[in-house]
Amino acid sequence: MKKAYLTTPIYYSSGKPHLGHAYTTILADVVAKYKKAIGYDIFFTTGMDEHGQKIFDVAKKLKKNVKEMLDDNAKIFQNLWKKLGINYNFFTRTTSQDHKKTVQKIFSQLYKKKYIYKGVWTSYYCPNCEENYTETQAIKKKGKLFCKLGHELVFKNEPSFFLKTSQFQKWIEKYFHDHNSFIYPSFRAKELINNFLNEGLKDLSISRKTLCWGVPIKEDNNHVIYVWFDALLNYLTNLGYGTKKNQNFTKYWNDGRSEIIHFMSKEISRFHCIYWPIMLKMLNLRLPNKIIIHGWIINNNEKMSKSKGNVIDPWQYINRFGSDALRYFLVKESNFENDFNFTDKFFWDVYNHDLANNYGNVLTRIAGMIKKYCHNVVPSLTKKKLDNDDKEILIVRKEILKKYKNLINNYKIKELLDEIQKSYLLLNKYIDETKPWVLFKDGKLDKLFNFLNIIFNFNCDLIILLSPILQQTTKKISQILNLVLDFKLLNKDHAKLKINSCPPIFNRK
Ligand code: ME8
Repeated sequence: MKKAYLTTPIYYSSGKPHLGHAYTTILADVVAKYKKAIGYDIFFTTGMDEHGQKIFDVAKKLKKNVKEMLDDNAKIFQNLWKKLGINYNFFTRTTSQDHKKTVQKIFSQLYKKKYIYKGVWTSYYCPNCEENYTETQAIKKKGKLFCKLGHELVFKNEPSFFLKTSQFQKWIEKYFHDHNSFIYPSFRAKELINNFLNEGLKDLSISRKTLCWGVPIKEDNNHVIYVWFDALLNYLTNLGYGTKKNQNFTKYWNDGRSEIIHFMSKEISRFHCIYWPIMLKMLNLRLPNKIIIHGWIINNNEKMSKSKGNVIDPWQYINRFGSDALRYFLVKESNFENDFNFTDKFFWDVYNHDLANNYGNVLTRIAGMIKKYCHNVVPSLTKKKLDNDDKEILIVRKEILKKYKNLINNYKIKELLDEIQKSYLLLNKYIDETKPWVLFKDGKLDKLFNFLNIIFNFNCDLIILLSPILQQTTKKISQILNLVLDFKLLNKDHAKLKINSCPPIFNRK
């Protein structure tokens, strides 16, 4: 059986989840569900990044006990994932004892191997993104330095432990060069080379002396581990790496046949594509197969983020349109090349056009006709009497069935949705042009039953193909149609199936 380990970033526990977090988590969940549907054994993780300066500062500002704030926020994220139908196998919390112990163990291991040494950290630092900048990488405005997201940088000069990342510059460049499909889309690799590798990779400071909210370093308890070193290791600790309960690590990481895929947006690609592979190389572990990087959701021309205060609450859309509508919208608009601008109108349009007018409408029309003309029983096909328009529909059905696995295997879910959408437009046209109500009136029952059989079967395939995205709705539809939502049942003839009456599925808004 094929298997895969899929991960989202672990989100900072400094506030509530917003649409950006929902975007990555839904994309990863949808890919996980599609892969499962075509036969993969999946391990899927998400969770919380609970250490670092920012978390500590927010708790202080809110006058909250840090641990209590983290517990509250973890619950808020988990509630959202539950509502959105996100099925993770493991939920990371980096303050858990298991995670912290393994992080300390790995730190000691790399220290012994001399990949970690003590020095002095002089750098421009963004406390918001928890990221180092050199003067050339920083953005200069009115004599001050800012990170690429516009937060002011602070100058740091303190003792620190360093990871010898500079030693691996040539190796990582060669890795990018030799593994074209490691970073998706591949142009992001060029960006990373231009922005971070060309000017020379520096050793990475991986401890903080002035902070208490982190994993303590055993080798010197005046220091805690830098949040990114700690956070990246979640991808191993989720699987029990470094403990006795490491079966999942053996199965989903160590076994070269397992596909390892990380999802995220572009601002954290530097950590995942440069530092993370180097850390794995130091640990003599295999690298992920793919790092999938999408663009940002933009709101009013700026990246939507907590620090900008322009975030959109996913609940606003879930409450008005339902979880499935939000899942659908974010997958349909997913963009790996560019950022995408979110507007309320855009959401309404997609909902009304795709979900209400196409998917919902075609289904209620078909079910209504089967009720009216066939007493709710799907008629059989009379092969001899097929006309060209019927044959054309069968060809389109075959084509999508030929394509879908390839699209899923290449993470082209948006393209799969485009194919589905095209099919629905065609089915609507097929109904309008065939005019089944006239066929019935004229007594042309052979033609009418062929048409109903063909359109019902095709629609069942489309419902099955949509089920990893429109989970709750397709479940409801499956009960109405007595249809099993299983990809093995694609291309089936459902003749003689007894269906129930179908109420409107997506109400126009
Ligand atoms: O960076 N558009 O956590 P974070 C699209 N803890 N996606 C967005 C987005 C936007 N406007 N805003 C956030 C961290 N995201 C670290 C990660 S991983 C070992 C540690 C999504 O809470 C996107 O996936 O800032 C982005 O990479 C992630 O949230 C950053 O979440």
